[in-house]
Amino acid sequence: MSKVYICDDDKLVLMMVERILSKVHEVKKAMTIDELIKLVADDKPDLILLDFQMPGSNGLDGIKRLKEGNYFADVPVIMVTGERDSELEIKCLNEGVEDFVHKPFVPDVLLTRVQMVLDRKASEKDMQSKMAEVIDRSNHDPMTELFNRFYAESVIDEKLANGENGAFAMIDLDNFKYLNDTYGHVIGDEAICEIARLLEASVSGKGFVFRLGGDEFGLFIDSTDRGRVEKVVVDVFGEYNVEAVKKDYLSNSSLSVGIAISPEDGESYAALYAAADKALYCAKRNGKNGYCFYSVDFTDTSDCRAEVVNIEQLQKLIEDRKEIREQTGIYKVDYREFQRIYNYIERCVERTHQKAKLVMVTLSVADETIEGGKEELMKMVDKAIATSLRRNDVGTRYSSSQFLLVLIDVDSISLENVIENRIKDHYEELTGRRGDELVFEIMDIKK
Ligand code: GH3
Ligand code: MG
Repeated sequence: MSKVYICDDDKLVLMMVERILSKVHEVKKAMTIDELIKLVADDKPDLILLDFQMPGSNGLDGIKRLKEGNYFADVPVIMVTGERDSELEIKCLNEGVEDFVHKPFVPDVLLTRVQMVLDRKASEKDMQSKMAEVIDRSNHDPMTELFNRFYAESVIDEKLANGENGAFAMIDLDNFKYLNDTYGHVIGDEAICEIARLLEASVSGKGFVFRLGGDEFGLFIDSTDRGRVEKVVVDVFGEYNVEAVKKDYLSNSSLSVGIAISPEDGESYAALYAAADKALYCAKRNGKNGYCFYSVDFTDTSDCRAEVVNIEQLQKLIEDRKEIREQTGIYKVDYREFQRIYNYIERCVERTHQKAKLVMVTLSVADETIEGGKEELMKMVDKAIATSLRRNDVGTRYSSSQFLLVLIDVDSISLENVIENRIKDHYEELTGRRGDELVFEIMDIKK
């Protein structure tokens, strides 16, 4: 049932229209334009029947007032006229009136005209929403639902033309082919979608994200301040690392980013794209897992040093974890998470020459010599390790008699000190046994 409002100063006409239309529509009546506007403002109708000749106004004035109040936009109006005045009718049509009905009404003609206008409006609306859907789809990448490169290009060019400068960051996933080959394309697709969400979360309110295609994404950051841009990019790395420590399939990949800032590096999408692409190439050539800013004296052969993300980030990441804030001593994880953290650290030390050690701690005692069983003693070893190491060191149970530890940013002197003086001492205190029952194997972490 559609809502039809009739505005006419003639009570008889109002009554007639109501009788004819109320069989199929919900009808409301107004005797003046003011009354009509009040009705429309309260509850928008699907169609208005408006009398052409009313005291103090003609149909044209009525239309103009409806337009001023913004009520007219998508509500069709049929004019009700007593006599034919083709000049006025033309003016009304030009103002957007849909149709005319002439008094006295022939009920079926009135019903038919009203229905035709309603149907036409409904199909226009349907068409408009389909068009909006098609446009929306053509602006988005179907897999990630991010904006696609074509839409991003038009938005960025428009922003730049309006003097809204910003930074263009081109992001390419590292070793994505390996991810596909190892885990399959379905997981590969999942990873792409996950990275899309992660980028959106990092950039939210500071710019927008789009998919350039394949394993490449773009960010347009609404700032030309290098420090602020860098902060956004570093946050992206931070978010990625949080995910990579949680998910196997991300732990062997990383991100490389090339950044260009307008207007210095380019004043159009195409120019920024080219500059960011060069900077990305540089980040890749410098060993991946890093970002690089374009600069004017930058050439393909420039020895650009990518500014890399480092181990401190992982330390901070681990420290920030809710569960570790409640836990004292070493960060204990299961073996799979340990592997992922290890992969991450391996990548970092390769790039930054920071020091990290892998330590295997073995409880070397014959089972029969242990009162209460080996497992009870392993619990003491666990305790001795946990209370001896720092909160951002990471450990896991490796076997029935072994623990694996990763010690971040250590030099060998302090490592020896930690092992000799602390773990063994704690073990002795806890068990009353000899500390040298614990055997340590220390390995450098390097790729
Ligand atoms: P690099 O570290 O140098 O960036 O190498 P890469 O292995 O990441 O490979 P590259 O960037 O050169 O190529 C991207 C690869 O990503 C190619 C293709 O196998 C894969 N890829 C592209 N689009 C999709 C996609 O929609 N889904 C999946 N699963 N894989 C894709
Ligand atoms: Mg790639």
